[in-house]
Amino acid sequence: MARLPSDPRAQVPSAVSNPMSTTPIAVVMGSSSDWDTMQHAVQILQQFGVAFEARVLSAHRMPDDMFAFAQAAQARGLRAIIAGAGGAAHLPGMLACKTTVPVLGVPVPSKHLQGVDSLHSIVQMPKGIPVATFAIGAAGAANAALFAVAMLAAHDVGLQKQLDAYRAEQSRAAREQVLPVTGLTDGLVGL
Ligand code: RP5
Repeated sequence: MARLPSDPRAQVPSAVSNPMSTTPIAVVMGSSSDWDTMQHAVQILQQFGVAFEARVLSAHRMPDDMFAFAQAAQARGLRAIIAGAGGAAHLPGMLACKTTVPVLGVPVPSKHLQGVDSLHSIVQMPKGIPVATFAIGAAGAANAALFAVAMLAAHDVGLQKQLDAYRAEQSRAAREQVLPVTGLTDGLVGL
């Protein structure tokens, strides 16, 4: 569970939790190098006040830890696991093999293939072991967290109200967007 000691990019604490007492959501990632992407999931959970834990859990560098985590997930009360990985990106699928707790996979952008490899790896689970797969990168990480919030909100009126307010705020902001276009004719304005 420790940071990767030789990794100068390591910025992810081995376990980050917000102060709520129960922890329904886990955010795991294959490497601390995934943090730039996965922090967007954590930010959403913090924004909604949803308790979470976050840690590095590498499928190929920590396979035994990965299986132990997955096998304990149900008994620990986790309601969803947000799993980010890049490249071969087998972490979400391998977690899903070992638990029926829903796994929300986030394809992390990779150096050479920009995360298309990660996306294909995560989304192409064979029939029988599902992994809900989100967009490549920050948008996918944020949406995975929003999806997890929505799952919890199905049984939590307060969270549902927060989600409704979040959507309403997006709509308000979109309506107020102004394009920097000049020289429109009267006939195009206001379409
Ligand atoms: C995957 O390998 C990780 O999810 C990460 O996206 C990728 C590269 O990891 P590092 O070599 O940067 O640690 O397991």
